[in-house]
Amino acid sequence: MHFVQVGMEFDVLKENSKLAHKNYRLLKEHNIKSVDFMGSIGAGKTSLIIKLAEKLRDKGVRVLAIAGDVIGDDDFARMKASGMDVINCNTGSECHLDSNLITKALEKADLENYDVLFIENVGNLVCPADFPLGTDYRVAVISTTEGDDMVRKHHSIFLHSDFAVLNKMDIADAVGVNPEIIAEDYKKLMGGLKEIYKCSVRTGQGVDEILAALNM
Ligand SMILES: Nc1nc2c(ncn2[C@@H]2O[C@H](COP(=O)(O)OP(=O)(O)OP(=O)(O)O)[C@@H](O)[C@H]2O)c(=O)[nH]1
Ligand SMILES: [Mg+2]
Repeated sequence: MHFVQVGMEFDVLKENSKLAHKNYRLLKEHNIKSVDFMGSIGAGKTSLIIKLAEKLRDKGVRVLAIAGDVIGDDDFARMKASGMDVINCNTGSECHLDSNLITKALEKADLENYDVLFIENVGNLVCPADFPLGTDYRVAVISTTEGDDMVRKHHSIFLHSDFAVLNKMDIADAVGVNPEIIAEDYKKLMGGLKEIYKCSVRTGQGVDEILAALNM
């Protein structure tokens, strides 16, 4: 029984990987740079995407977003209200987006009209890690309000992303969290090879550095 389950899991991951390559090729054919924003519930993924999209719009860069959530259209509505082009993508009951959902979402867009695709994954520090979507970058977003132990507790999401964002620096003191502990844990886990960007979407701290890390 155990082997059957392992085999099934392997097939699912293999299929996801095949479709991720297909998504990647499609996006490259249209010269679109793409980012998968993973991270904890409420860390500020939607807020960060909206802020980055505003800055890109000012530079004349055309952004499309896919708002991933289990149910509902709250994030979709917020992005839309900010003036973004956005596609809602519900997983139904799954705790992560997968490549097939992204393939279907992309079929709804005229990709000729965009330079950048931002995908907001489902808020979760575990499941999204195993399901690459075919993006150029994967970013893990956490915030000070989750405590100082997120990196120690969730290695996989950080190992599977290109860099991390520590958001809500503006309230780190108020919630009694020392950001240096998180930064030090991250440095240890990554052997100093990847960066964690301290940021506050609210005050704007660190947002330009994130854009630069994405080569945008
Ligand atoms: N103080 C402070 N609050 C922030 C910051 N960024 C986001 N928030 C707030 O945090 C809450 C959650 O932000 P969202 O952007 O919805 O977080 P999310 O990661 O998209 O959440 P889910 O999609 O539900 O997982 C909102 O009330 C935001 O206004 C920040 O830098 N500082
Ligand atoms: Mg969100």
